[in-house]
Amino acid sequence: MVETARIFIALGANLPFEARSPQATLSRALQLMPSRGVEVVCVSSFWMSPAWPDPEKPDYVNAVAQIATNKTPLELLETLLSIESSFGRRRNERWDSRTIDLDLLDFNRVTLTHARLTLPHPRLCDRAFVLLPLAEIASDWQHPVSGQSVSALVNALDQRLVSETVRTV
Ligand code: A4P
Ligand code: MG
Repeated sequence: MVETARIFIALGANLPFEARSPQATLSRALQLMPSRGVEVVCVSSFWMSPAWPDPEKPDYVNAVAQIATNKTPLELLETLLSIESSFGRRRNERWDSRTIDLDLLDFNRVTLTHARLTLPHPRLCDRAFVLLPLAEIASDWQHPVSGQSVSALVNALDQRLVSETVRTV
């Protein structure tokens, strides 16, 4: 089957923002998107998992959304970064806890290596918290470079990470 063009983003959070839960932050970020030129086509469930690589940090809530926009990939990245700022995102060390993280996973199967943006997201194949929600809303998705199906990528993960990643609402 030939894949249609679609854009997917990943959402994650493990710290409260303004006394609201990470789940509430992700919901509010999705509600805000249309006013920033990003139409939300479809959203996965919210999935919970231990923080990787340090499970002593607070658990994460994650989701994947299919979106539509007239923006270019770099314009969309800027919009995602500005939405992160609206929800108090601070950049400390890499993989540190955060009020929100918005990653661009796949933009119409474009491959791009730019100083500010790599497409598809270079680490999506390693992340149960990305692949499980992606598989939920796009079971026919294939990696734009390797052509591997999302279910094959899930099967290739450390299955302990898969079993720790639990679908909630
Ligand atoms: N950048 C380049 N390509 C992209 C892209 N495709 N999407 C640049 C988004 N940004 C991209 O991003 C740093 C810079 O990468 C951006 O300014 C952009 O110019 P960042 O979001 O601050 O980096 P990060 O999130 O700390 O790192 P990375 O590699 O995106 O890793 P992850 O996987 O997002 O790690 N555990 C659980 N259970 N759930 C999580 O969601 N998330 C992380 C963050 C760690 N552990 C986690 C989770
Ligand atoms: Mg990120």
